[in-house]
Amino acid sequence: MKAIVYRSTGSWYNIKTETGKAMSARIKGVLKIDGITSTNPIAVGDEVVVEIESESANTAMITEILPRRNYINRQSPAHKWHHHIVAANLDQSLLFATLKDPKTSQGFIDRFLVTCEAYHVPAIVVFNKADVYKNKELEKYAALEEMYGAIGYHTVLMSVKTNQGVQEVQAALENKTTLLSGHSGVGKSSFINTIFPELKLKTQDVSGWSGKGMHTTTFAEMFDLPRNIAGRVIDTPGMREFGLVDISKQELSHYFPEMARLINDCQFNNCLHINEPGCAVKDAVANGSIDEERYISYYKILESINEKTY
Ligand SMILES: Nc1nc2c(ncn2[C@@H]2O[C@H](COP(=O)(O)OP(=O)(O)OP(=O)(O)O)[C@@H](O)[C@H]2O)c(=O)[nH]1
Ligand SMILES: [Mg+2]
Ligand SMILES: [Zn+2]
Repeated sequence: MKAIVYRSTGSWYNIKTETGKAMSARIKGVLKIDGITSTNPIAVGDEVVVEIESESANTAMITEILPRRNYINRQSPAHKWHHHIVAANLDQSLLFATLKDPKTSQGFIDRFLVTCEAYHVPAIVVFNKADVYKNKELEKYAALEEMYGAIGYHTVLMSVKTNQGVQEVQAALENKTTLLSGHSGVGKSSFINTIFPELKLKTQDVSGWSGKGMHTTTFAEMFDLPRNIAGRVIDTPGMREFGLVDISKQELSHYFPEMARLINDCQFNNCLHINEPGCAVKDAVANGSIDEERYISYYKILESINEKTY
């Protein structure tokens, strides 16, 4: 029987079978998943094959993991060379960012967007906590909206507290499986709670973001949208950093859409867009058609890529 993984807490997985039954499941023996050294062999969103173990105890054995349509992975915080698959089989991701309390850097946003491009997951950037933004942050948002919009990324200014923009983001969830990610304390769980109060997810207490970076959500978990709305949303624990995996220096610019459009115009076909002559990307940065901050993100990521030497 087929099932979908809704939550992974280590050795046990919460699954829902194709007949709609929620069960706890374990992996049977050793499951080989080709080519991936992952700290979590099965991720939320995975489609698996299960054998019922006990009807009365509601338990099952996972015997097979079905091929993933896509996934989002990051460097395991504990083991540099290991992947951690955040979630699989996604239609889109909502990156939650905040310009205040806490502040999300553009570098973090861009790293995440690169991974979305690499794994073909459309991304929307939601700037939450608009209610605490002063003029400075609102101007910053307007600039980011224009800059990301020109590249092709949709952004939304939202406040879970005042409900600003919530309707728009909620509408984007219908009929899709959506990953929510971002730093701790940006309001991911609060957002799910406002649109689906019946889920009652744990969020940080009313004193708000304390700056201590404690994580309120500790496991990724998928929820069916309630009230018969088709679609699913995946809440995840906040992450401090987003370490990229499996992207080579040579291919990195392919995942900056505004650069990818230009790379055929570079004089050298292996151009890394640093200081090679005849570089169309550097020309575009110089004439302002590529945003300088985006180029800085590109450069920093490029420097951080340690090519594995085999
Ligand atoms: N002012 C303001 N506070 C908000 C808003 N949205 C969420 N918060 C507060 O921010 C704090 C963190 O919210 P959570 O929903 O727990 O954040 P999270 O992203 O789920 O955090 P982790 O689970 O740790 O990753 C809570 O105190 C919320 O009340 C908002 O739009 N405006
Ligand atoms: Mg949370
Ligand atoms: Zn170039």
